[in-house]
Amino acid sequence: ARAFVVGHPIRHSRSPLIHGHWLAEHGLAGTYERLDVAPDDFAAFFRALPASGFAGGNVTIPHKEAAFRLADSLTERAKKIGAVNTLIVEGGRVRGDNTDAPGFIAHLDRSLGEGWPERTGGTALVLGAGGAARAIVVGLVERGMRVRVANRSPERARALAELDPGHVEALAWEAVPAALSETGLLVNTTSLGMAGHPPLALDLAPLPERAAVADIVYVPLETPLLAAARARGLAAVDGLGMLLHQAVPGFFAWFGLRPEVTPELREKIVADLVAR
Ligand code: SKM
Repeated sequence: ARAFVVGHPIRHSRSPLIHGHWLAEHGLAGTYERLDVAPDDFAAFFRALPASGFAGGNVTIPHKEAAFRLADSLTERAKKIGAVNTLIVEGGRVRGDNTDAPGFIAHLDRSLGEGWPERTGGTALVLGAGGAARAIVVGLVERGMRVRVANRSPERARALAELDPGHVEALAWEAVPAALSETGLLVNTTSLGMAGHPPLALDLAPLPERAAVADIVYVPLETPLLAAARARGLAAVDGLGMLLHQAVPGFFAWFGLRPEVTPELREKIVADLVAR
């Protein structure tokens, strides 16, 4: 089978490395290609998929919302999140799924051990309200967490909270420091702390002992936020795991085999992150 990752730009994507690793590991004769498609060309690209010979592919920035609108059918999770990152071509139709949410949750299960929703006290604070935040909030609510969302522009946080008003609440950006003492899981989905961006300026001292801190930024792997969490003795969850785990359901759908996120795969991607 043939699969792809489509985005614009796409050079930075590590998905070909991840899927290529699994194809080689299992001796499968598939391919996984990197496709750069500009926003103006995406609808035409999408409509050509059923006849293209591709079994499907991943969709990344800036096409996840367009893929959501263009898909012939959607999984429940994709409907809820309003964005698609995984396409499956079947019988001339294209199904859209979102694996960012289960990817993030699978990574938390691996890093913190199952039972983290209870152990961290059941309240998460998500910083940022973009597409990744939407997926993460949906994943956290599925695991029974109460979620607070804070964003620098408050309208987007309020819009995200409307997704599930019984479990999600918007918080003013200025209210974040005071909310830390009631936070069991702090998740950064903003670009703060990413290489070339300012760090997230937040004193983690008020977080409870049992709290964990997660970042979805993976360049650098150890963001200033995660370093501060570790310095305080808190569990720190880096952003690479989400990327690795979101790839699993797609590989399974296209190539028919459920791959493992092994330490060897992780080391390979880490080495590539350091080299580039
Ligand atoms: O959701 C993922 C997507 O499936 C692939 C990707 C990438 O290749 O960088 C990043 C995320 O958007």
